[in-house]
Amino acid sequence: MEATSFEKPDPGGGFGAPATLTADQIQSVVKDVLATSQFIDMHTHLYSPVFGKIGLWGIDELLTYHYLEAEFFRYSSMTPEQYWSLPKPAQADAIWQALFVENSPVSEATRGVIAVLHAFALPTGASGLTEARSFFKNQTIEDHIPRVLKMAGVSSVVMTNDPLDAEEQPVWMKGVQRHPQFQAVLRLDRLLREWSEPWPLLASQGYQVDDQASGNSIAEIRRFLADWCERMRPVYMAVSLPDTFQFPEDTVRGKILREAVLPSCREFGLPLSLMIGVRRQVNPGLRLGGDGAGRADLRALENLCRSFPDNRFLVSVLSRENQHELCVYARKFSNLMPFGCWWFLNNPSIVEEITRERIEMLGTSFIAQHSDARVLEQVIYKWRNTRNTFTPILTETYRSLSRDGGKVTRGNIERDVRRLFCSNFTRWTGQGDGA
Ligand code: FIX
Ligand code: ZN
Repeated sequence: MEATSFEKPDPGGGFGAPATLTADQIQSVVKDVLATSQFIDMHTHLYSPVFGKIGLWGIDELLTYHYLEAEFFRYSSMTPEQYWSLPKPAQADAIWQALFVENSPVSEATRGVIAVLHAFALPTGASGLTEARSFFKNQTIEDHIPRVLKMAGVSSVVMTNDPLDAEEQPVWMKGVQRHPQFQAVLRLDRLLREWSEPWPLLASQGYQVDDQASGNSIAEIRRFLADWCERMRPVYMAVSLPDTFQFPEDTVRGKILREAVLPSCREFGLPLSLMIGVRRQVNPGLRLGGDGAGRADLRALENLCRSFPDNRFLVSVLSRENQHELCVYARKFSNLMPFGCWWFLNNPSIVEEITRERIEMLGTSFIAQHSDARVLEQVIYKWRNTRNTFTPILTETYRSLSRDGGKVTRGNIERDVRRLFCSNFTRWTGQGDGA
């Protein structure tokens, strides 16, 4: 009896046609495609060399990453006050001692430091940091950046640029020479905070705004955004928002969002990235490490996507509980692009869960991951871990497709990986056709 189409292996369409992969071949091809594809890191806190000290790199910065500082206080009897009073190298020494010498570095963030040291053939079990420090001291940032990005398999990174930041603003005002591997993002967190904070800063930059955001203020905020778009040439505008975020809301923030930010995004053809669900300073003593996460009411997002069909939104939500709803909304609104597994979600077990859910609900129409790296060398471990986590997910996905009778070729896998890690982003930001 003839095999049914469910059982019959597809020979691949004849001479010259791309070979259909067998279930056994799929895993090694997925692994190889992930290993050899270059990714765009579409949200980081890294900077091109022209920003000088704002751009963090090297062993002391790796060890004092706020993810590790938060873990440090779980083990050490040192108080945050004592820790903050130390110079950075002493802070790094204390973290190395507590998290790497006295305890096994098995958390995601500690393993990351081990992976970076290992990648540079530095000792991972040393009692101190002498060798690592001397290695990083001997690097020049101009050569170190392309080397690190190559090691990470990343072609370019997207920065986070705040026009109201006292350190960053003067660099832009002098004129920034573009670096081929760095793109800018106009970050609006400060602008969209309680209006009493940003309005004097805008006024100090020469914009005619007042303390009530009345009169000419909205037009002047749009002039501010236009000037900074001109200066930065951002690929999108971005803001992180609390779990309590509502839209529409009868506040100055709601008004600025509706009447200034969204129209400017439309005018300049830029998506707006909304990172929703952060609870800033749950424990202020920990500084950057003191932020938490909370479940948000995504009806705010529904209202935005429905009311502003001509705006494109890039959206990441911080709470695990919001992930499924985000996928449902992405199925309803084609102006919504989910991206990444942000911050507390960037752990293999959670990335796996979220990504499977997204593929099941959205196919390949989302942006798979960003690193959120704050210290340059973090891209090495974060992207390595992403590749490792994605290998079984994609293998399983294509094996299921193959079992269902679908044809899976290396070309299909390459195209899908490119979409997930590059071209869905370039298409959304108007830099490519999404191929
Ligand atoms: O708001 C953000 O962009 C967050 O990613 C950061 O502020 C956060 O501190 C972080 O580094 C998360 O990875
Ligand atoms: Zn970030």
